[in-house]
Amino acid sequence: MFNTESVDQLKNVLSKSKKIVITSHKNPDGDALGSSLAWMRYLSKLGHSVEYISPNDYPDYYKWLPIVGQTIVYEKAKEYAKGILHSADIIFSLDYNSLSRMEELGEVVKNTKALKVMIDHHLFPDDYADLMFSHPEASSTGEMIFDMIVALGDKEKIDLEISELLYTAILTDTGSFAFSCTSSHVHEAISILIQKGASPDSIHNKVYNCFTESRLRFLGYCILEKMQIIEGTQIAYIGVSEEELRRFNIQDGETEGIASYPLKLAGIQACAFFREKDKKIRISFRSKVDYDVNVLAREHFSGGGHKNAAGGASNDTLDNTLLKFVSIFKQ
Ligand SMILES: [Mn+2]
Repeated sequence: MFNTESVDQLKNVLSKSKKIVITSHKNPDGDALGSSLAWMRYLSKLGHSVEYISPNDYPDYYKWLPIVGQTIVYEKAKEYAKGILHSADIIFSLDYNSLSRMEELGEVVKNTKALKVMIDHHLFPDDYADLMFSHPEASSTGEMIFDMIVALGDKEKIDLEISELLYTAILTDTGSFAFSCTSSHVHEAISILIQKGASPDSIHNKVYNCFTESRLRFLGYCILEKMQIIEGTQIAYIGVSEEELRRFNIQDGETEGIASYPLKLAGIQACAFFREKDKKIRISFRSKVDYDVNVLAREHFSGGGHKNAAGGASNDTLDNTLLKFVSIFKQ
């Protein structure tokens, strides 16, 4: 997957003990957490001093992940995190390719002297990294970390914890091995992770069968009461207000997965999930096969991501944002 010259460069950089900080995007998902923590454990095994800083907290249902308790949450410990970042030799960007994906933390990283290394699989990377591994064809950053460890000649360093972390990263970013990015190579990597100890049924249950009652009832509410299909199109959407999220006691991260539910309809090609938070609207776009929601997100909602899964945002009200979305398809 990787350019040998760049791998050699990285190997060279890592040949002496370094102070390393790993960062991932805001609202960390299974791939951001799994790949970052696996990379942290691997680099620690090489003898580096390694910290992982996430812009904000991770969802409760990822509390079981190996070594997740070592995560430094920037929002909760800004000064401490800044100190670590300013004394770092290397800062890794994992699972994001634009510092803006980390908001305030991105500004801090930008102003450090550290060598910046990007390992990511999103489209259209920004040009800020000194060393860049950008592979949009990869299923996940977890798959890239697996390949990187192998490329560095350290397959035998993949232990139980790393295998569980990378399995979770790949599982969640491939939609349980269902998305088009699920290559035969993904299954080869997964095969090795299972050999190294990752347990598919146990991880699947911990990641997916872990709802609170209110979270499951909220999902039902979204489908029954909130899902709209735009007449004459193959587009559906769900929009929920802050008040509705409060009423069902929905925590950050607990809306994950709702976005893709309308795709279960045979006639639907693309869908969007809008949720209001702090007077802003966050949007998740999902689509089937050929429908490109990355373009939609970029052109209309200052976002982006992948062809079949992208994100966006709006500073308008929920109602106005929904009207804008519908009007795109009425033209
Ligand atoms: Mn990812």
